[in-house]
Amino acid sequence: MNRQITLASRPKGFPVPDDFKLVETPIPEPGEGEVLSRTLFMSVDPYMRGRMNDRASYAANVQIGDVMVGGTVGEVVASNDPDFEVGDIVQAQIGWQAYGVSMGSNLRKVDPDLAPVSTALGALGMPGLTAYCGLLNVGQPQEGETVLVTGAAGAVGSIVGQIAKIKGCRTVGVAGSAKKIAHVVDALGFDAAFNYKEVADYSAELQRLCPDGIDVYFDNVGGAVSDAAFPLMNVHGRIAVCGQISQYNLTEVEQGPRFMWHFIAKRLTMRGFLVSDFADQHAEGLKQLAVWVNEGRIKYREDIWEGLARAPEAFIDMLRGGNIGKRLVKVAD
Ligand code: NAP
Ligand code: FER
Repeated sequence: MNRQITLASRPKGFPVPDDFKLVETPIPEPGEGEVLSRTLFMSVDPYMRGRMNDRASYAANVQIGDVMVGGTVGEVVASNDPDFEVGDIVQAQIGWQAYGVSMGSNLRKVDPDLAPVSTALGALGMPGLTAYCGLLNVGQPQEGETVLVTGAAGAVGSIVGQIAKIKGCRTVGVAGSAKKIAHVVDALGFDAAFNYKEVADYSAELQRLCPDGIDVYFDNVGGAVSDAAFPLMNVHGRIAVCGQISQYNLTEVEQGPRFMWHFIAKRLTMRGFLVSDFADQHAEGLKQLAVWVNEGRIKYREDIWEGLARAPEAFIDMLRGGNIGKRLVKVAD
């Protein structure tokens, strides 16, 4: 039998375990051109919170009773696509389930000799590419500039900060615990970081840690830290709006920024982006990220929970900041 986690109800605010349901269904048979994969790892990501809402956004939402969407790394167990053989490791989008079918065209082959296969959901997958494409295209960091990253200890932010270091920038992170601050500074090589849950005056702290101002702001979080960062941007600074996780579980919309004068005075550019906007750079990006990982210039951390049944809990805990690095769920050996 297959095991799946479906959406049982739409969350109000933070999701709770009862918003999900574990169901058993027959393992599907692959149709023409389709491939059946057995899930080894599945990803839980912030964007999944948006898919649980009533309204569609840039992508369709999940309907009540549907399997939760998401990326997986699995082993091919049956294939009707000549490009895939039984035993191949693939990155699929079959969602929160133990088995699923995909069109071969929707699969990416994963080389198990390059790095642990789980990295295809993290540093060498969608989050790594978000960091790579977003920072280089939208942030456009130049040597000697200051790059500020929120969500610095997470899957995307930790890679952003390290790429910024590779590009010769002063790199400052913001994250939500003392352990996370120690990790990004001591293990990942950020020049400085602060814990937004401990610091009261974000503006004063940012001025202290960014004495030459901010040239690139890679924002994963939004909210009060952004309010403090905008006035400190340098002339022609770039703001890459990657995520706004501080807002995803709010039941009432927060007041927006009132510091937009700085966009005029400093001629700032703020651009929201999706990793999929840069699909033509993904192959090159994955190659470059793998080189940096294998050279030890990009370090990654994985935060793996065991068992499909724990996926809802692993997801909710990630939304609350429990993860350091990429939060994954191990589904099978
Ligand atoms: P992640 O950073 O590994 O995990 C989420 C983290 O968000 C938590 O660990 C928590 O860390 C932080 N967080 C949660 N609530 C917060 C709050 N109220 N204020 C500040 N921080 C909060 O997740 P990720 O996969 O790397 O994603 C990071 C961001 O990138 C998300 O906003 C996501 O939507 C966005 N994203 C965008 C794209 C795109 O294409 N645009 C693609 C992937 C991801 P703390 O302990 O530091 O609070
Ligand atoms: C994608 C574009 C964006 C995608 C994920 C995202 C899974 C994530 C967005 C977010 O976290 O806000 O194609 O594929």
